[in-house]
Amino acid sequence: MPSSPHPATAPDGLDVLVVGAGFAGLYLLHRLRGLGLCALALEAGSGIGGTWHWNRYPGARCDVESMDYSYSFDPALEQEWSWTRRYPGQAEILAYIEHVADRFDLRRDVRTATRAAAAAWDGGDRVWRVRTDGGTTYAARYLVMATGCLSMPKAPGIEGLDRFQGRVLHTGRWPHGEVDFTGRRVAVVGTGSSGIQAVPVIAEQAAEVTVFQRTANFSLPANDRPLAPDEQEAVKRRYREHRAQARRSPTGIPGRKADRSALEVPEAERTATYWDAWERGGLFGMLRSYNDLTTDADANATAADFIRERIAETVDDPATAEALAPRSHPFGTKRPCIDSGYYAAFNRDGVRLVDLRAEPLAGATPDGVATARGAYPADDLVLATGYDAMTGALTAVDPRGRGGLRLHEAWAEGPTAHLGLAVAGFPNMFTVTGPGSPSVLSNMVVSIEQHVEWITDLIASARERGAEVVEADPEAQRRWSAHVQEVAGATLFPRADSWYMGANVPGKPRVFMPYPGGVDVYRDVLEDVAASGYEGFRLSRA
Ligand code: NA7
Repeated sequence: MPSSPHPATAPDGLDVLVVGAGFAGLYLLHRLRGLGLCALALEAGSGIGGTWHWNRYPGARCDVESMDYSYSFDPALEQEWSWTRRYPGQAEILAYIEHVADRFDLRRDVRTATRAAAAAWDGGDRVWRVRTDGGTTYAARYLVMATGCLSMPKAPGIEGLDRFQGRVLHTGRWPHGEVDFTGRRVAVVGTGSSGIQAVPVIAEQAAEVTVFQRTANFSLPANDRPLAPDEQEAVKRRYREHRAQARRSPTGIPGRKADRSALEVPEAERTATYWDAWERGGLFGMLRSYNDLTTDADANATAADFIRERIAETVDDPATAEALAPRSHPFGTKRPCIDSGYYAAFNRDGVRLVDLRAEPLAGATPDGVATARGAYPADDLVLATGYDAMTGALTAVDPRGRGGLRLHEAWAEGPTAHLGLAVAGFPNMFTVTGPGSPSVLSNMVVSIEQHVEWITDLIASARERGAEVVEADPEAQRRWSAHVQEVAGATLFPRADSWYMGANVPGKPRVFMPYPGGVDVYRDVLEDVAASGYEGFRLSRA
């Protein structure tokens, strides 16, 4: 058990138990140590890094630019680290996280290959008791869930998977070390971000790639490239200002806020604007071109049409191009993908698309994949089938709050969390980038830093006041959740069967989970709550 310079408040010495050692968990350890608190992180992976530990599939790359997708808390850190590409690949992000862990000596407070298997609030001792998969039990005054929004793979939902005799590879559980596809016939199921990034890279090696698409997705070119040293230096010279702008932006990435409707400009001007965003590349550029693309279906259709035209231009075979054109949801209502050569990959010999809307998936067979129309032999089956997003990793720990209330029961009608940070009935438990916060609609590192700083400030404030228990007020939570739904209801987001809505997991309640009001607006709310002495939270001795 690590030692604390201060008298420990929990019986066996831990002030805070953190679950997860990705970007969020590691920064929590650093901040808590700075406050003189004794903290330990449990990490299920064999190494630190969270998402970037697990997602080693070919082509895995962040969809936010390197200079933005990095910690801002230490000015020296951001000056000394150099990125090689505009968009960081998995290996480079993991190397960065490992550098941070070593630089701030964080590894000694992480237990890797240790999964938090159960957690229960002990109201008598006012501690969380957390049991690991190895049978060890920890007690800590606070429990902070830094478990990630896209970390618990959903069940693939493919009949007969266990009968398939080739290799089965899930993008989010990719093996360490190189996976060689030379000469192999590869079936890829899923065309979200992971599938779209993996397909062009696998296609360079494999003999055949068959992509099974249930929903055509909007994908924009990343226009990834090496990051020129002078370009990087220019950002570093004004990094503090750049970070401040990120914190006060709607998405956590600095940029101009559009002030016009897509429908109020002449078509030629609009098309030129979309071309500009398309050629610059990136995730939010196109969506930010006009102020009503996420709220007005007609405005949205102008951008969606533009993207469909680019797909039709890129893909040689008209039937494949048409099947790849997304028509089932407005642009941006599922997280758009950014790709490096996804659509062009279908022009290669040996790469083909199977449209599961035209020929539904029957399941896996011993030697491939079968649809209603026929059999597709494969040596490897790549599952890019996604996650039980935003709540799956939280409910998997099965936290039990007051009176044994289980989190999945509290969330039976959909997840409700006060400010996306805390759940009424679960004292002293906090969620980083939880449902009800901007999280997956933003640059995650910016949102993670904000939550970590806010949660640790609250813990410090509670200690100063002699409070041992901090809990979200149910009425404040109800009001915040209603506000999230009201803001979401004014957008086009609920029109898509997306993982934002819980729609990708059978039986999951359909509720829009992230807060779509913007990182800037949300930051103001949290600052006001802290300034008010944490209105909406009950701080008490017992
Ligand atoms: P996503 O975005 O959830 O994509 C999963 C894909 O897998 C999506 O196209 C699904 O189709 C498809 N899918 C899932 N199950 C099946 C079955 N049973 N049959 C056919 N197709 C299926 O996950 P990713 O890993 O790509 O990306 C997650 C996020 O990580 C991404 O948004 C970035 O933020 C980073 P559907 O659309 O449900 O019809």
